[in-house]
Amino acid sequence: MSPITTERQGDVLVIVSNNPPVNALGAAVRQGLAAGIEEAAGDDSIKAVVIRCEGRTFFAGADITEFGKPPVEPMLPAVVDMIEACPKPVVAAIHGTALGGGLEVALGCHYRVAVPSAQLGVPEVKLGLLPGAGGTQRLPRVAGIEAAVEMCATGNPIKAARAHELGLVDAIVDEGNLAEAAIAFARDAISKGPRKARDLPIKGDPAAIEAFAQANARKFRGFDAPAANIACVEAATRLPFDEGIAFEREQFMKLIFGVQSAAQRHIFFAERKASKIDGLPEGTALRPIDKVGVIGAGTMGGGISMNFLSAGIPVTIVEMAQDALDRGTGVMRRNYESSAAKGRMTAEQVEAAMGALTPTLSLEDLADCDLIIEAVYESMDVKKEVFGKLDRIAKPGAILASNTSYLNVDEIAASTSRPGDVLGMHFFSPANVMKLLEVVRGAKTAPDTLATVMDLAKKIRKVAVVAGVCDGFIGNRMLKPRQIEAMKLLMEGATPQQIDKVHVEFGMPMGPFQMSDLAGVDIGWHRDPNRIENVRDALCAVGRWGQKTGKGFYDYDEKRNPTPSPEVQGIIDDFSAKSGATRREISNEEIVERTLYPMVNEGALILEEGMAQRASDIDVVWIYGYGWPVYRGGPMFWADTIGLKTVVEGLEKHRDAFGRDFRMSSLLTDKAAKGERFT
Ligand code: T1G
Repeated sequence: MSPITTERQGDVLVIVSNNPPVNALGAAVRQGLAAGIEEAAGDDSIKAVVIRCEGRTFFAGADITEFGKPPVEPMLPAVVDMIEACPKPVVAAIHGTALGGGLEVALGCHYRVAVPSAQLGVPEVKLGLLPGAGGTQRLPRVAGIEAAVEMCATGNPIKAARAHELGLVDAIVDEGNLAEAAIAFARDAISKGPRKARDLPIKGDPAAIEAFAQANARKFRGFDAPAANIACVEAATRLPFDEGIAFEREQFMKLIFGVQSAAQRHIFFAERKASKIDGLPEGTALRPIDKVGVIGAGTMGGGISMNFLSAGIPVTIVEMAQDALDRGTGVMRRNYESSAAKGRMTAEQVEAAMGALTPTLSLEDLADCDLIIEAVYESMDVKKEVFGKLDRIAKPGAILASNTSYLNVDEIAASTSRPGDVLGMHFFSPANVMKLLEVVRGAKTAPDTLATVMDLAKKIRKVAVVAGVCDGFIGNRMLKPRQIEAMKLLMEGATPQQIDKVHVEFGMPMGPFQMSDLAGVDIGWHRDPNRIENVRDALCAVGRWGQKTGKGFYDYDEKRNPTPSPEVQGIIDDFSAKSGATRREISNEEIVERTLYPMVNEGALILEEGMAQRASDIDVVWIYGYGWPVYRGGPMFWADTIGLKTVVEGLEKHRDAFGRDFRMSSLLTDKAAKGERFT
């Protein structure tokens, strides 16, 4: 049964796609569209054509599950050309998200109508690609150069109203009346005839391209696709259409066979797979979460609360003292107001969010909450006391979550009579900004408890990953060997700035020492300035706590720009001399092998122990929790691209340096020996 059907509405042929979930332009859809256009072209009684989609959206792009498989004719560029060549006017009826190849199909149509809620975009760049069916050549002719280069290089969609202003959409029609309005529009177009995008002159000033490229150079650092998109739009401004198409095709083929696009497509699917729970009993019902309680109004508690308030879920927030409560809610309001000042939300939305917040000093006020998240001091005793009280206060069926970043969730659950309702919700700071949420599944966490929180994560626009109970769960557990090796390399002759530079050039937003300064060198410090056992103690003892004290591993100016510190280098040299290490020139390659390969090994151990459901989940954690460059696909995908054998050889080479505690993952060595991949 073809996903494409056609229906006659008088002298208009309506071609309808019904290919859930998003009308992806798979082979059957392309074949059906081609057949529909041939039917229209070959039947004189048909004077105009409408192309529309059933379900939630107009075509949302090429079917990315087909990538890497043998091509099946007709390919999308040919279908778009057929639509454009139709001798009768063709109208695209757009709702939902006309994305990528979907927008390119609409651009092949001669006219476009859309409902107000529709969005139009070419997000291919987010997959490490570019619109490969004429989008980079038709958009500058229909929407203008400036909009075209922005849409192609950022991948961000635009709303129907904006598209209408640009001329990308010819008419905005009422929600619920799209099909009829499109048919009426097509009838009116009969006398006008086809208007082919390829015949339109380029709109706008080519100088906008260079200006855009320069303004976004930093954001596009390390990525191949944005530059390719920009080059294609630039080609459109100076080449005849068919030559521009040839250039676009050449650039597309380079990208689609490149590692970056494979990495970014991997993450696209990995992010969606992460929300699925393997082995979840069929029909597990979700618990309704209509009201949330948060304990602690500090940085984390406030940030956590904002996620729910922004999603329209009321929050009761508890603190021990009025001044702490006022300070916390004040920070939340200021955060909202700064978002409003940047145009990210309206003043009404700020008031609505803050209006749904109930501050209190009494834990008893959480009695009617469906989910309670504690974000109190990272001490097991404190958490056990809090959960003991919650056990008495919270209503039956309430989910009790800890925001702990490494403490044992099973031990916390054991301080209640309802361990099935307990799990970890590890938000990453700042909690209202970072997308990653590690959902820590305790030994006794009930399936519906876990399923409810994984579903809720989507509602608060988080990317959730299920983690098992172990020290550091997934992300911080892999961070630990990286930090340990980075500190050792300082003793052996590397400098903080050299190590950080290697990581930044790799694509990380910052290196291990810049990260320590940002998070706080004093996190986990014993606070005794007279007890100096290592470099970190020595830095903390002299107030080098990181950016918050204006100095840490680096010195910071008022704009927080870091400069290497001779005092820090002196401390490092002292400890290096005491450690007996012979300082030597350390290569950048060794820094990668010593700091990144152990992360892959730790990820493999996490998989072996069942602390993550799948390798791609580990990649999702590092992309969304730590800024691992998406064009490298995450630690496990990256290891696959350099070869697990290379990783094992690198680890063996430095085994002595890793020390006695180092444990090589047998999963890693087995896969390496068999030439297998993690992802
Ligand atoms: N191909 C195949 N499957 C897709 C898909 C696609 N393009 N888009 C979504 N899905 C699946 C997804 O895996 C999930 O499956 C389900 O649909 C719901 O998606 C030549 C080469 C459309 C905004 O990049 O941005 O066109 O997990 O969970 O949050 O120039 O999906 O249910 O089994 O994301 O409501 C360009 C990608 C392709 C759009 C909907 N298009 N998709 O978001 O649902 S390349 C894109 C999205 C291209 C041409 C080039 C989003 C969405 P499952 P979802 P959602």
